Amino acid sequence: MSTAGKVIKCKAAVLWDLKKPFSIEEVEVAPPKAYEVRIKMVATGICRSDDHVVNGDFIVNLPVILGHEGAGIVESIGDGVTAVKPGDKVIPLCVPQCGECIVCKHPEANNCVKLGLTNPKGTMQDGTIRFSCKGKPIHHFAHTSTFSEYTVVDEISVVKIDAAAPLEKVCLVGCALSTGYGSAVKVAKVTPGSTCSVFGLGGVGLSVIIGCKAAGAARIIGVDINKDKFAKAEELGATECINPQDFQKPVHEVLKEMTGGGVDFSFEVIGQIDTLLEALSCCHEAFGVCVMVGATPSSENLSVNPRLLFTGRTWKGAILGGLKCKDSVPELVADIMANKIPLDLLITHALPFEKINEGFDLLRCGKSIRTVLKF
Ligand code: COD
Ligand code: ZN
Repeated sequence: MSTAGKVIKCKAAVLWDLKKPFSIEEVEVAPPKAYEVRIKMVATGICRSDDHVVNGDFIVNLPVILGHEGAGIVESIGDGVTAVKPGDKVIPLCVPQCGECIVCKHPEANNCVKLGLTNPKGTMQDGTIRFSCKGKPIHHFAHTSTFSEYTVVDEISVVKIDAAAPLEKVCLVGCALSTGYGSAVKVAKVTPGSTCSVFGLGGVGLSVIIGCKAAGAARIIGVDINKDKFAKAEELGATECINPQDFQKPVHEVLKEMTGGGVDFSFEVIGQIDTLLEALSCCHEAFGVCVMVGATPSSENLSVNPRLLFTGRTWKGAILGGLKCKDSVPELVADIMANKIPLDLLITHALPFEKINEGFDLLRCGKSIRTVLKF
């Protein structure tokens, strides 16, 4: 029996309060309105950004259904939707691409004016909500809310992918892979033969390494305080890895000594103020490019001596690897299916959706790169 046009009751992981486990609840998911799409989720990854919400570093409206790295199948569409149809395999996009705003029309930018990340209301674009639980409205997150068996997204926040794509893998294109790979290839524009340093070897940092290698970097230095991350980083293309805690001096000095004055490209993929300054300082003073990939806590500021830039460094940042998602996500999926991107290596754990709290524990204790939850 078709569920189109009807409210669907299903399971979702609801975050009622900060610093509390997720509760698996029965939620009601309203049908999509005009220019909206309801998706049956098949798989979703767990990203550190979701955990930043749980611990209060990213402020959103509660209660909320988190998750922004998923893949699924379109269940039904609202009036006027042309981009996808029921049955299509899709990836929800935490960075929308409306295609019409000044940012979408800019050849380099991706931070669509409809994004609203800096003021996350936790609603659909029309300001209303499609989720409820026990009579209470539950907020959306990052235009995606993939920690639910069914979710509703705006048409500008979803893209169709290859019908043969393995959803339990390519879900990672929704965040980790795009963010890291795009930061190397699109934002930094890593050049063949160059030297790169990557601070933070989680799912996103390892995806930066994949991008640096694809762009032809000759030397890729991984930096992490967890040595257990080094083997995977080297498998993916890091030529060496260092632990800042092994040195008496700041790690930027170590990196400058290792590279004869500083790296060509550095990436901060941890989301901390102190490591952001280290990443900036370790790139060459005359031509180094530093990319801020991780989002630092919204309340924290950084004091920087402007002379770090005066000598010729470039300091850049971008959301989701600077990629225009509707264009890039299907291309990345195709590259994965053609075995050009070793995405499988990022997936260290797979769990049934109901074990979401176990998945977050694996991330918090540094044991997992990516856990994929299957519905
Ligand atoms: N020095 C070196 N390494 C460190 C330090 C430190 N002081 N502290 C932590 N680390 C290491 C950890 O051991 C870990 O290996 C790594 O840093 C972080 O990895 P994860 O697995 O915790 O995190 P990721 O890879 O899932 O995500 C990290 C981000 C910083 C990218 C993420 O939290 C973030 O800020 N995302 C926003 C960026 C974006 O564009 N997102 C798009 C939508 S979310
Ligand atoms: Zn993410």
